[in-house]
Amino acid sequence: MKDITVLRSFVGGQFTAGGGDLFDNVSPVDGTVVARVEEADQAVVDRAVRAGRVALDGAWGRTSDADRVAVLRRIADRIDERFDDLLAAEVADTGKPFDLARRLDVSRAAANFRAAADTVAGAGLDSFLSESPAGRALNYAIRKPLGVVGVIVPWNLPLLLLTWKVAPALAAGNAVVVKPSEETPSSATLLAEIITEAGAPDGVYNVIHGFGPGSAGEFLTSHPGIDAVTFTGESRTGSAIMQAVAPRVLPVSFELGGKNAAVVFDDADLGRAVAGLARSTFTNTGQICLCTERIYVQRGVFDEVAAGLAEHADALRFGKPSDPETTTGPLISRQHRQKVLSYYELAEQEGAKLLAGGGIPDLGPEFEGGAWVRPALWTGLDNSHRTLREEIFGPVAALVPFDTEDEAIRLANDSDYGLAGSVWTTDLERGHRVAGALRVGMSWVNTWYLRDLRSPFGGVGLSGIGREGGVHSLHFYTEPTNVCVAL
Ligand code: NAD
Ligand code: 6OD
Repeated sequence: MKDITVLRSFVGGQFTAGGGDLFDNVSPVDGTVVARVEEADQAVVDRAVRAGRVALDGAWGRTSDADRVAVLRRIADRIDERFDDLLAAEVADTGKPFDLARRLDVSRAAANFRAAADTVAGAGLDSFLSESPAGRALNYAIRKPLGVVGVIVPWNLPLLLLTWKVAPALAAGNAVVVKPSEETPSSATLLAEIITEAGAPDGVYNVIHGFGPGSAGEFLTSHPGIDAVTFTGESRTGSAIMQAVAPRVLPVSFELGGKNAAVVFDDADLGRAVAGLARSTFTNTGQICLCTERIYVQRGVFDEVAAGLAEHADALRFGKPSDPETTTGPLISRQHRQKVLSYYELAEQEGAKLLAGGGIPDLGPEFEGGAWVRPALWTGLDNSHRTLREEIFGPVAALVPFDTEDEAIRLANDSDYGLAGSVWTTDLERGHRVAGALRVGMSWVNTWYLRDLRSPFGGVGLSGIGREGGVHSLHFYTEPTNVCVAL
């Protein structure tokens, strides 16, 4: 029988010695156990937070920007060197195709560290001269790290989302205690080795494994020694974390759920629009917060767009992550599949017509223990239906017709979420106008999920608080002290 690895928490530069309860990390491809994971108890979380404080009080707290930039660049180089290890870890946990994990997840890990290093290397002081009847003064702000930052991340893009937070947090001089998702513990554990190999002092990067409520996640957010929390995950969890840190009025940065809209006008390049919609609906089996779940199409091209998208849905290929023909992996777990399938039932009850997909694919005995699902495209629903109001987080979209630009904006903005949107048109004036009118943190014109790591990333409403990326991250991970000098 194959030996099963035990993944342990990483505290103060050491993997914990054992003793916590073990839970299984299960492959969503076939239900086999990938690893066993030792759950951090309150004492381990306490030691991790203290280790962060010790690092800040020691060498890490005295590093210059230039030294930290050098550490970050070494981490990026080491990620490149251990690319295949990270790739294997990410695919084992998520079941996503190797090709996707290579292009999206693991490449972004190194890029996140390089981008944060560039931002710190290029960032100046906030300084300005002020004139008032009371006198002339030079104001400048000294930006200081927040301290020990709790970093809690989800399972859909585990390494990408983790490094997206850890890189700028470290660049700004903080120490972190990281709580990866219980579904995807592997890459955060490997990153501990990489960060240590790159020469970061002990205690700068700590990992605690476990669940949310009543476990490592809650122990972290309620710990009196943390100075801020950055979280990516469900809106409801964000709300629980907000309550946990409220007594200490801690700063929070939240990237939460989405119910993202695409708006397709009848002057769009339909081939490009349909291909873009397919990418935004089905990538990572629809498990990206930016994925489109509502598609508003101008009436004259509705049938053509619907038929084109259905063709893309039918062309998706399920299979082993290592098979180059595989376009689409499973959902993250049986539990998540149950939730997604409950929306398939709900859509039917609400009167939807299923254009393509639906249900569980028959992939034979090899994949029977996995969490596979077929995509679903619906017509016949509108914004009054729960299917269009609640985040499903699967390979699904509902298509709804509209007549005018104003109506399209109204429909797209009629949501409690406000993360991202896309507009498809060849009229660029209209593209700018509509993209700017969407009540979201990010909108794209004639594309989707095209990223510049310096741009502000985040959402409004239930989709989050704050922005990350470039200087926006540095602003969150630092606290300015303004000094005003009379001249
Ligand atoms: P989740 O909220 O269930 O879990 C996220 C993390 O929070 C996990 O590590 C979990 O263990 C932890 N957690 C859960 N309850 C907690 C609590 N009470 N206290 C502290 N920690 C707790 O989310 P998920 O199911 O892992 O991820 C999917 C969700 O994440 C979707 O809603 C998706 O839209 C969202 N998401 C948003 C973005 C974004 O950038 N806006 C990015 C990725 C995912
Ligand atoms: O690309 C990113 O930087 C980012 N934060 C993506 C989030 C995707 C959500 O699932």
